[in-house]
Amino acid sequence: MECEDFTPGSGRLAPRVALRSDAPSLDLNGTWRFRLSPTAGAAEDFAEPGYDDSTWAELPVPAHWPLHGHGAPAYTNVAYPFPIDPPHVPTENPTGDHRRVFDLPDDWTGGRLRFEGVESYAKVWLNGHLLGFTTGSRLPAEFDAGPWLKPGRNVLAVRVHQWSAASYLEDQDMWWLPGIFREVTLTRSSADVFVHAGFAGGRGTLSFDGDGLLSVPELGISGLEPGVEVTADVEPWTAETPRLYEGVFVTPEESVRVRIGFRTISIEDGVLLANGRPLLFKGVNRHEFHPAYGRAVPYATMREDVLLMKRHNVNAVRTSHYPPHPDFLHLCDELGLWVIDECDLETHGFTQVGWRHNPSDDPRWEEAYLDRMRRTVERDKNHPSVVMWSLGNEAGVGRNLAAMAAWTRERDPSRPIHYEGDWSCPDVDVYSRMYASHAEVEAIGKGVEDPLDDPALDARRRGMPFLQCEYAHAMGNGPGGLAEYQELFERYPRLAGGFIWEWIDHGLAHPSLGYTYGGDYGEPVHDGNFVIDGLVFPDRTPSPGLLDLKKVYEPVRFGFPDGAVVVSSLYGFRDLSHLAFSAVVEVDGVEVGGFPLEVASGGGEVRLPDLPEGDGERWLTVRAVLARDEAWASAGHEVAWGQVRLSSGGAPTSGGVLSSGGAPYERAEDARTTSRRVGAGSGVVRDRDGAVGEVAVGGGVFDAASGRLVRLFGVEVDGPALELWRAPIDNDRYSGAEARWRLLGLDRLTHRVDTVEAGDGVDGMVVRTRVAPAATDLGMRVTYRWIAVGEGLELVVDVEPDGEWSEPIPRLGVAMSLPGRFDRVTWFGRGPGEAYPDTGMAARVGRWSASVDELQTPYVYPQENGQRADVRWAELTGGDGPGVRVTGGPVFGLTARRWSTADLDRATHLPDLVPGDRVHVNLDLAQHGVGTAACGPGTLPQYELAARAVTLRLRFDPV
Ligand code: IPT
Repeated sequence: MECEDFTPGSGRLAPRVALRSDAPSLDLNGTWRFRLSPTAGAAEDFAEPGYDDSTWAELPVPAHWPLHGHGAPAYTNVAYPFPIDPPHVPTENPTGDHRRVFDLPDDWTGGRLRFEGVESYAKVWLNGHLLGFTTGSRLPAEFDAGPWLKPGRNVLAVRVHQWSAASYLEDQDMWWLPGIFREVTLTRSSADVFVHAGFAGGRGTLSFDGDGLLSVPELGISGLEPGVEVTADVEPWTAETPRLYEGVFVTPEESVRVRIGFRTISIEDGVLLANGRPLLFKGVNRHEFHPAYGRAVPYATMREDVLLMKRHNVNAVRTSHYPPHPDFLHLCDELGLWVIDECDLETHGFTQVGWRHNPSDDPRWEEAYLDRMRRTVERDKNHPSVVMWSLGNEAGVGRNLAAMAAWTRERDPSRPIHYEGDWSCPDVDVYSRMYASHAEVEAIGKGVEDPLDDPALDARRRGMPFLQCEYAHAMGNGPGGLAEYQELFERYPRLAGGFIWEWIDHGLAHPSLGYTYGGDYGEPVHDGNFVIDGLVFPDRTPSPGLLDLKKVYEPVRFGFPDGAVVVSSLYGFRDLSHLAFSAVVEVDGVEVGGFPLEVASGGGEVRLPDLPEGDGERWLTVRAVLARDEAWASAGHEVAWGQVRLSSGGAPTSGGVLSSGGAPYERAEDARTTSRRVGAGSGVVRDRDGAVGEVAVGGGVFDAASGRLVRLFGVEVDGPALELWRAPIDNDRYSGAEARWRLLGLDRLTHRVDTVEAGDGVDGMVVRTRVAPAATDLGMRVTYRWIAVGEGLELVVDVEPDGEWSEPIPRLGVAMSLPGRFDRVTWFGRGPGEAYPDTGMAARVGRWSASVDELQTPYVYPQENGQRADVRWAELTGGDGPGVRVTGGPVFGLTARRWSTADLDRATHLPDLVPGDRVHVNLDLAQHGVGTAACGPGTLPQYELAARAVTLRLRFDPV
C-alpha cells in the first residue's frame, strides 16, 4: 500500500510560518461530502470532478469522523492498536473519502491549499489532478494549487487513511481519531518571515530573515531590511508581562501582521534564564481536547484553556505531544504563557518489544523525523511564548533524534532544545525527566545525582538546568505531593520547575455513560481510564487538583510573625503593584472585622492593627486580588491567600501556609475519665413480652442485643460502625494497594458484638466488638462508649489493632446512614472543597454550607471523593424533622453521599451512581494519603495511614 511508505509526503511546498496575511484566502471549512470504507484500496474515481457523491454522507470539516457517527474512537496509551511491523499497517484501515466543491471568482489566480492538520495520511486531488500526499497529523501541509485552479467550480478530493506508516510515529497517549481535524484553506499568501526579537542589557534587539521589509510603527522602525539588526527601547515580553508590539512584514504580494515580543532565553551556570532572570516553570501538559469534538478544538475553547491556566497561577504549557493549533500559540503570546513546543513524535509502543526496530534509530525514518521537526519550527518560530523546542515524547533513543536536534540548533540557535527520552542528554540543552521522586529531584537540585557512565556526558548534563516535563499525575482524586515538589523547585536554582500531567480529562461525552474512556467502544486493546487524568474535567470544570495547584503555584506568599504579615513575592518579572491586599478576622467562621493592607510593591512586612476579639476560634485570612482588570481576569480575581489562627491575645499562633488535610489521631489516655459525664443515664425499653428490646441513652435509642444505635433524636439511623474501606482512588488501584487491601478483606469487614453493657450501674452504654474480615486473624478491637451529655450524646470509639497489621489502611473512622431527607451540610472546618492528607491546600478554615449533591466531586471514574477535612462541627439537616449536629474531638473528616461506599466502589461511570433513600455519612479520624502512584511516586511516608491504636471522639446534638 502506498500509505506504508517511510516517506513523509510528496508534492508539498516547503514548510513556512503560520501567519496572518492580507493576501486573499478562501475558507474551505464547512460541510463536505464523506464516505467511509473499511479498507484502504477502494477505487479513486471519486477524485474526478464529475463523480456523483450525492449518496454520500455530510461531514463537517474540521472534524474527526468517528465523532460524527462513522466508526468509533479507540484509546491506547503505550500500546499500538495494530501489529508492530513497520511500515506496514492493517488491511482493516478505515479510510475516509472527502469531497468539497467550491467556486472561485473570475479574477482569482494561483494559491496554495493549506491543511492545518489531518490524521494520519491524506492524499489530495484538485479537479482530478493528484497534488500529492502528506503525513504528520498535527502539522500543516501546503500544496501548490495554482496550475489546476479554474474560475467557477472546483472540486477538492481528499482521501484520509486512519493508519499509515506515520502512525508508528504518532503513538501518543490519547484517542486515535482520524480525520481532517484542523482547517483547510486556499490561500494566495506565500510569505515567510523569521523574526528575531531579543532583550538584553535593558534593550530590545530586532532583526529578521525573509524577502520583504519589516516595520514596527510603535517603535519608529520602518522598512527594516532582512539581516539588519536594530536596537530599541522596549518593554520585554514575559509570561507575566506579555507585551507585544505590532509589526508589519511587507512583500510585493502581501502584507503580514507579526506580533513581536522581545525576550531572550539563555542558560547560565546551569540556570535557565529569561531576559537574564531565573525562569521557573509552573506548568501543565496540554493535549488538545474537547469532549464532543476531540482534537478539533474550537477557538473559544483554546481561549478558555489559557484563561483557566492564567487564573490558576499556571505560567507554562508543554504542548504534549505535538504542536497545538496555531491559534493556541497566539493566545499564549497575547495572554502570557511560557511554552515548550513539542514536535508531533512518539514511538512509545516499541517499548513493548524492547525498543526493537525503534524508528528513532532507523535511517529509513530520518527524513520523516526531520520533516516533522522542520514543520514544527518553521510554523511556530515567531512566537515569543515558545521558549523551547521539544523533539517529541517517549521515542526512545537514536540517531534520528540527533539529526532533528542538529537541524533545529542550526535553524534556531535562540531556543534551548528539550527531549526527555534519553537521560544521557546527548542532543539537548536541558536535563528533563518525568515523575522523578521528590528525593531524586532534590539530589538533582543539589547537583549530587548519580553519575552517567560516560564522564563527558555526565559533566555536560551536570551543567544543565533541570525540569520535570511531567510530574504529579492528576488522575482521579489527587495529585498528592504538589507542595513538596514546589518547595524543591523554589529552593534550588538548577530546578526550572515542571509540568503537571495533565491538563484535561479526555472523556468523550456519551448519552448513557456520561464520559467514556478506553474500552467503552469495545476496543480489543485499550488502557481503560488512563486517558482520564487531568486537572480539569472533560467539560473544563476545575477539579480539586487544579484548585490545589493554584494555591501551590501562588506568586505571593504570606508569613505571620507576631502582630504582622510578611508578604513575599515570587514573581520573576513584575512587582506587586497590580495587586490589592486585604485581611479579615473570623471567629468560628463568622466575620468580625476586615481591613485593607498597604503592601509595598516589593512586598515586605505589614504591621497589623489591633484585631477584633471574640469568643471561639479566631482566624486571620489575608488575600491578594487583582487591583485592576487584566486581559485574563477581572479586578477582584483572587491570586493568593494565607491564613493563620490567632491566639486569644490577637497574635498569630502558627503560620502554616500550605497546610494539608489530615485529621490528627491519638490514643486517648483514658477515654472513660476524659469524657464528660453530664445529664441522664440510660433507660431500658421493654417490648410487649417484657424482654429488653431497646435501650435509651440521652437522645439515642439502641438495639439492646447488638448495641447498635437505631434512633438518634427520633431520626432513624444505621451505625455508626467502624469503617476501614474507601472506594479505591486511581492511585490506590494502579499502585497495587487496592489489590492488597481487597486480599486482606478491608472491603468486607464483619462486626462481632462481644458485650453490650447498659442499664444498671453503667453510665450510658458500652459496646465491645471485634471488627475483622473473613479468612484472616487480623482484626480491630473496637469499643463504642455512649454517654448522654445534656440534650446530646457523646461517642468515644477506641480502636485497637489485633494482630500484625503491616499495610497502610485506606481509612479509619465510622460510617452511619440517615434518612434521605438530610440533604444539606453546614460545617466549620476546611472548605469549601475536598481535602485529603496530602491534598486540599486550597481548602481554608471557615464556615461552609453545601447540599449533599454539591459535596460530590464528579471524577469521571467514580472513586473516593468529597471529604471535608478538619471539621470541628457539622450540621446535617433537611426536610421536615430535626437535624443532627456532630462535633469532633477536636476534628474529623466528613463525607456524605446519597450512595454507599460499596455503590461508589462498584461504579465505573458517573451515571452508575444512583441516589438511594439514605444518606451515607463517614466521620473519619484519618484517611491514607492520595499520592500520585498511578504514575509516579506513591503517598509520602508522612501521609500514610497505619493501623494503630486510636480514639475517635464525637458528640451528637439535635438541631
Ligand atoms: C507518560 C507519557 O509521556 C504521557 O504521555 C502519559 O502517557 C503518562 O505517561 C501517563 O499518563 S510516559 C510513562 C511511561 C511515565
